[in-house]
Amino acid sequence: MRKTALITGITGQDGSDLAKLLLGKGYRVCGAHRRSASTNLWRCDELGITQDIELFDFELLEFSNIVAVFQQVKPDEVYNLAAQSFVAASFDQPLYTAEVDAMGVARLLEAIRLVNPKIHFYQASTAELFGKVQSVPQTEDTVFWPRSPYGVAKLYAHWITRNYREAFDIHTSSGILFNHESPMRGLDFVTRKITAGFARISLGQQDCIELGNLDAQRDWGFAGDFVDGMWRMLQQPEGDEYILATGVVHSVRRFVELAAEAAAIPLAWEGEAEHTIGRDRRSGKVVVKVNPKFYRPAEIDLLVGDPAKARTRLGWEPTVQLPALVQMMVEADLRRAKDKRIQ
Ligand code: NAP
Ligand code: G4F
Repeated sequence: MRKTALITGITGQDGSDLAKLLLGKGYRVCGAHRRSASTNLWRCDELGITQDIELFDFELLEFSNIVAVFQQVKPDEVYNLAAQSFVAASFDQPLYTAEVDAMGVARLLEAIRLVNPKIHFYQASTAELFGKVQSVPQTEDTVFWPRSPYGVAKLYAHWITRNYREAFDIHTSSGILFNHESPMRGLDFVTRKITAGFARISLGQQDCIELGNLDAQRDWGFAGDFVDGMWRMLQQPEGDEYILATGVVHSVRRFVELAAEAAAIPLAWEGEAEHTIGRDRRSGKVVVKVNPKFYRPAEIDLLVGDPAKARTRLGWEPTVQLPALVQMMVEADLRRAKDKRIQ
């Protein structure tokens, strides 16, 4: 029988990518999105799937709204991808972040318990749980030490998801996902800020990209691979927790170099720490500079995951390496910049 999936955060990077994947598998896909003055469905539009999704007004802060949507949709699977997902913003809005990213998940689980405990539930956990990492690479057994209000809120969500599995026998799974990117990434995140920035610079629409900590290291994968891993988790006989990561780490500085190369901008670094600049060797113009306003009150220096469990149990493999991912993102942003429609 045709399955129904409810995806929260349908307007986000992962929500739109997952919707495309599930539609391809024959699912009825229902997308839960926040009401706003002008709902932004540009990602689903760009993927050509907006007409194929049933949309529902949905707010993680409103319990009765969640219950009503579950009753209407009658989902077999719920993928909770909605969140205040920007780590830097969580330092300015810690209470709101906790309400959405922590309590929002408790509301969803309570709604499942009330409406239909047979629903399979996916929670978007995160490598941010590891924060000040206690071992390298991080595995499902590595001790958590979150370093931001976002990470702390997601830690509650992670544990309450496990608790509903243990206490109420609900099929819940958490994907502890390391950073994953695509041309659909939001402009605030460092990768897309860089690829969109170089695309605009190469077309004369922007002068310079201002960044924070260039030495932070991340395990960046491709979002398309990661949403496939989410689906695989919910097809298992039991709920569980899985790391999805590439196992390969690069610095923000290296990401900048790869993106400059993909945009055909020859880059030369000068200076150190907050005085670092990147110059276009041809024109001599400064195209990258450090602005300490983008430093975080508490940083995560290194995240690198070991996806062995997902590989063995789910048959999951990351397929895209960083240089190809950067190329894909820069090319997409160059096309958009030419049409002046970067968003
Ligand atoms: P994203 O692009 O920022 O999308 C977040 C989505 O959540 C948006 O659709 C947003 O709607 C929605 N949302 C925010 N607050 C909401 C609320 N109160 N009620 C209902 N919807 C709300 O994030 P993403 O990169 O796709 O990530 C998806 C999930 O995975 C998030 O939970 C994130 O924390 C987690 N995660 C992401 C990564 C990564 O590298 N991408 C890694 C680990 C975990 P609007 O469009 O209205 O803002
Ligand atoms: O791109 P970011 O903002 O991603 P961050 O903080 O790693 O969080 C992302 O990945 C998490 C999983 O590991 C998700 F849970 C979370 O929702 C989100 O998707 O920053 C990456 C690194 C940081 O160390 C940051 O300090 O880049 C550094 N950075 C340097 N300059 C910058 C900038 N980050 C941003 N956003 N903007 C800068 O100008």
